[in-house]
Amino acid sequence: MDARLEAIRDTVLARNPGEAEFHQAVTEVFESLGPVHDRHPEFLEGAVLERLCEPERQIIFRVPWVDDAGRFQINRGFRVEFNSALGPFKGGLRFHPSVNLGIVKFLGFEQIFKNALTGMPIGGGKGGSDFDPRGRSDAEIMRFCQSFMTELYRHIGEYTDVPAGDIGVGGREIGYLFGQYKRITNRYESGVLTGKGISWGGSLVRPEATGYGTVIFAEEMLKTRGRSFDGQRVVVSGSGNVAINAIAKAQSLGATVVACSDSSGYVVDEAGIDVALLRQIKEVERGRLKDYAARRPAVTYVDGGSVWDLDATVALPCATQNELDGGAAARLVRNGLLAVGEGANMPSTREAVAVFQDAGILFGPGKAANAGGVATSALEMQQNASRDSWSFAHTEERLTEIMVGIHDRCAATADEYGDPGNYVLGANIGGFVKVADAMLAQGLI
Ligand code: NDP
Ligand code: 2IT
Repeated sequence: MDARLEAIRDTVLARNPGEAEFHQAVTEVFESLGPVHDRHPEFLEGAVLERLCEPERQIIFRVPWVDDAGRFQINRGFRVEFNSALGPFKGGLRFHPSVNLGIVKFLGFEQIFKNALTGMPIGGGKGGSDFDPRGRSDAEIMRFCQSFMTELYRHIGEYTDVPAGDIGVGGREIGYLFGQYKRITNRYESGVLTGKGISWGGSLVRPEATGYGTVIFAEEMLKTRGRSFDGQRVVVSGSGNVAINAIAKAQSLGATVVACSDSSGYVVDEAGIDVALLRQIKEVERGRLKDYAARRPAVTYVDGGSVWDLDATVALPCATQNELDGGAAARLVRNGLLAVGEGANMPSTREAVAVFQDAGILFGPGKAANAGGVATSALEMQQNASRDSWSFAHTEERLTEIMVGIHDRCAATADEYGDPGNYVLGANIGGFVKVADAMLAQGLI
């Protein structure tokens, strides 16, 4: 890492002790930014990096709620409003027992660059709670969401901060959150949340957008080597919103997705994952992958283990951070891997990324490859602002244009900085320069 940047990075780490994922995300971005600072000394003079690493505002709050047995439960809520240089803070809410401030900050930090890459007018933020939705009834989820919003509403708004979904937060939760926001504020402010239901201000394609976008990005990478998804053997991790829609899109392009996982285990389905059955089990029944294996002949269920023990030509990690380590990366590379598209945020460890890059694997980092979700959220905001709703075909066309545009800008930036094919460099520099220019133009904020 450039020595000037390393000194700033070390200060950031010391000021934010114990936040391992935030440290990792900051380090990974700083490693790309040395050459930009050679060309743009004004970024150092303007303390852009110091400002970027300090969120504009961080909110931590108590979320009290009552479970079905009548017991009082207390969780912790977070919203980190990281950077609003390009637009209102924008980013998802994650409900998962692992959520803590460091995780929310890593996600919010990544979101700044991701959102910049989309070309849409959105800043970066993230939030969530250590609430565990697993096994909770609809009524419990509703009461939790209502309590969460009873504090969050003061901090958000269509021109301020616009949350959406992430792990553990989908259409059901956005519905309960929106209902409570409307009730407290007495405003039908559609643009305050994205991922809404289609009949009450949501956008077609938003549910599919992250997974579809990840595959569109990976397809563009494959094209640079004269390949495509057609005929590829794909392994996907996760079986939530991003994974399911990545599987659907990859198979529509002629790939066979032979496996996917949840936090309990994975299924191997050599005939290709049955997306309709997977949706039924995961989206309708909120069941487990074990149930998928039970209902489909010739499918193997592996309890525990890692889906990255399987061979693939394309790997799409779509579950969570640091799920694919250096050892797994090396094994995949030895067994014929061509490309990786990160549907999740930071799913590959820094060691894994190094293994992929050293081996010349096409590697699409999350902040570029999974930007289709937030980009379509911005399209939802656009529709809300104009009180309009677009067709599926039109919205999907916009998503495709945006993803191809992100791919091409990352590739062009990597070329410009002398490292062709390095999408990590291209994404980090491309996102950073846009935000840094806006921050300088807006004065010391
Ligand atoms: P979902 O909650 O719909 O699905 C998450 C999936 O990942 C589930 O299969 C879950 O398994 C698995 N998973 C989650 N945490 C862990 C863990 N600690 N260990 C093992 N498996 C885990 O979330 P999404 O699909 O929305 O999100 C997946 C990833 O994509 C996240 O990294 C998220 O930040 C990222 N992302 C999401 C976007 C969106 O629009 N939703 C946009 C861009 C990125 P189980 O059910 O067993 O917990
Ligand atoms: O990580 C992400 O980009 C998301 N979870 C989606 C954020 C959004 O505002 O749609």
